[in-house]
Amino acid sequence: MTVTSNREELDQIQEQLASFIRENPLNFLEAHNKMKMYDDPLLGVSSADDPYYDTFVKPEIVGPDFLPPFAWLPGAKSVISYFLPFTKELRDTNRKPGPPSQEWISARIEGEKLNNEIRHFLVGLMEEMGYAVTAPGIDPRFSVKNRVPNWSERHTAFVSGLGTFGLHRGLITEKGTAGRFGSVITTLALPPTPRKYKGYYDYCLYLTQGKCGACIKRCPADAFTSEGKNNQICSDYLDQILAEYAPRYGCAKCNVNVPCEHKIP
Ligand code: B12
Repeated sequence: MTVTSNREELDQIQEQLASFIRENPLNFLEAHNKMKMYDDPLLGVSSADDPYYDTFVKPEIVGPDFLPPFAWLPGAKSVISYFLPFTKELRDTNRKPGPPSQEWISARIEGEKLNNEIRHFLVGLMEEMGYAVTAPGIDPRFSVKNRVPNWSERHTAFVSGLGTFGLHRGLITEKGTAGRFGSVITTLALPPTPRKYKGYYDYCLYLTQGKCGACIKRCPADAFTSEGKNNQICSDYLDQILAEYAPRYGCAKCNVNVPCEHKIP
């Protein structure tokens, strides 16, 4: 089967994934009047041998532990990446400055629980279709050392045509930056999604035109320095939030009330 003829398979995967999320009880926060967390997902595809993947071992991009698609799955042909945009209802709860809303920190935990279910769902779906597949995020080989992972969901989404980075280091998609990412690697050959950008900061007004900078002012931890967003400061602040609200935590003020919140600015 050719890559072009597999367009139909991709449409099918997109449709089944959207209904899995729409109808999933985990997509509604029990403790918050069943507030819906995610809108319909965006899907992007890249070829497993896209030359970008080999560059991600560079320390200035992801790091030496990064494993390209073939290392996760011998015979890999494609990587499917998805973005789960947070609903307006949920984003609205996190607009105030200061600590994160209760809904938001619930969505960080319950939202990732659903994200893992989505990874399992896609693995099951591809296996049913007769292909080998793995989702690095739930693969026992997945690791994060000193904040550097061996598989990056955002860098994968960038290669798969879903968007580019912002000053806040979140990836900005057509449905904005407030949301979560996931991905699967498979032996099914799918048509790669065209990348509508050249540079990896193309959608950030601050880094391309010196305008905006809204995320700098939103940060309750003052994590933005002249070198950009300092991950250590961001991470220390998240630890403080965890100490107060365990097992929940989160922040993402830099992803809400900013021009890239739910669209490309
Ligand atoms: C470790 C980690 C953290 C650390 C470090 C963050 C970081 N940016 O590295 C800490 C604890 C600080 C953190 C914080 C948060 N995180 Co976090 N985190 C991760 C994790 C596990 C790995 C991140 C990673 O890849 N770091 C590696 C370093 C190298 O990345 P980086 O410095 O940002 O990358 C820069 C370089 O690559 C540079 N670059 C230089 N040269 C080149 C060349 C090319 C070609 C490219 C493409 C890039 C590039 O551009 C990038 C951006 O500046 C991922 C999950 C995953 N497996 O991917 C989630 C993840 C990134 N986190 C996420 C979220 C939501 C958050 C929070 C909002 C927490 C919350 N829920 O409230 C905050 C703030 C995020 C932010 N705006 O950055 C989401 C991102 C959503 C989005 N829209 O992008 C992810 C993808 C989780 C998920 N499954 O959705 N996180």
